[in-house]
Amino acid sequence: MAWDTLIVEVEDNVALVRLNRPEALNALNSQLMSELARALTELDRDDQVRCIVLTGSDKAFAAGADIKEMSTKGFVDMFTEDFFTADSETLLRVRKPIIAAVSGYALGGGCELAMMCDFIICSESAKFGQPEINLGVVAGIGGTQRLTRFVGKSKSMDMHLTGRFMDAAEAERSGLVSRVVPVADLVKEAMDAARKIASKSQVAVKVVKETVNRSYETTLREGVLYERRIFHALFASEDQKEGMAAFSEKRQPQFRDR
Ligand code: CO8
Repeated sequence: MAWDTLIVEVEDNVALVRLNRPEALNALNSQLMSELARALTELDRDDQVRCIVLTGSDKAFAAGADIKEMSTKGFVDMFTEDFFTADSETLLRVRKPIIAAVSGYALGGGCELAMMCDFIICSESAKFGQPEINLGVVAGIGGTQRLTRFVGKSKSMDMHLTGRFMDAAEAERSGLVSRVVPVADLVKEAMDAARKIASKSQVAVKVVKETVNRSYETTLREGVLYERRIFHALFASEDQKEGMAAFSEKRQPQFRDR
């Protein structure tokens, strides 16, 4: 399928989805969000795809929601359209892992989009920020909630209230990103991580994603109980038998996603 605002390629069971509005630093407009939601839904259904990498350009992952598109809207427009809500929430329903590979600006909705992915790998040029305060508004697709959970209240308040940007070193220090790599290596590093995930049992991969995400939705006690029951349940899978037999036989496991 051809997209106007995305470039999608599939290689070695990994989909690389590139946001592609270079004229606007990949600002997220309704068309891009709708195409992204549809593309991710298709990739989630595609048996050839086992992991997804979401990236932008060297200059910008995404510089936020499209300010020019939003600027003339009123409350009733935003409320009636439920601006961005359905499309952004589609991303959260994808069951395959999504890695955000961030270079340059990840601001406002761009930072929020990266945080909706399962983890973030960034390059040394990355700049994260929630500068909506400078526009007289606030984050709208989860920034106040997710950034606070990921980096803590003090840093999150600082970012949202001052609108300052966080560089790659600070993002790694504060746990927002899992690793920082040189700009030129970003996509390769994210694709290598995605290929590694693609080689695992997809039953276990989906379970890991579901269980880690559960930690944001529930108490520690309930989360640990959920993990334990899911751990028990995996002993009904063929891949558990294969993974443990392969270890004992000192060979690589041949997972069948069963
Ligand atoms: N929206 C629209 N156009 C943009 C955006 C944006 N967010 N960001 C950049 N652009 C455009 C610029 O207007 C410019 O276009 P043109 O050449 O036609 O003037 C082009 O991209 C290049 O940008 P700059 O010339 O500004 O490039 P610089 O390198 O000088 O500056 C910056 C880069 C610092 C990133 C600067 O562009 C900037 O500050 N951008 C805006 C950042 C921002 O405020 N983001 C938050 C937006 S609000 C938001 O994301 C809310 C999310 C919640 C929505 C959900 C609703 C429910």
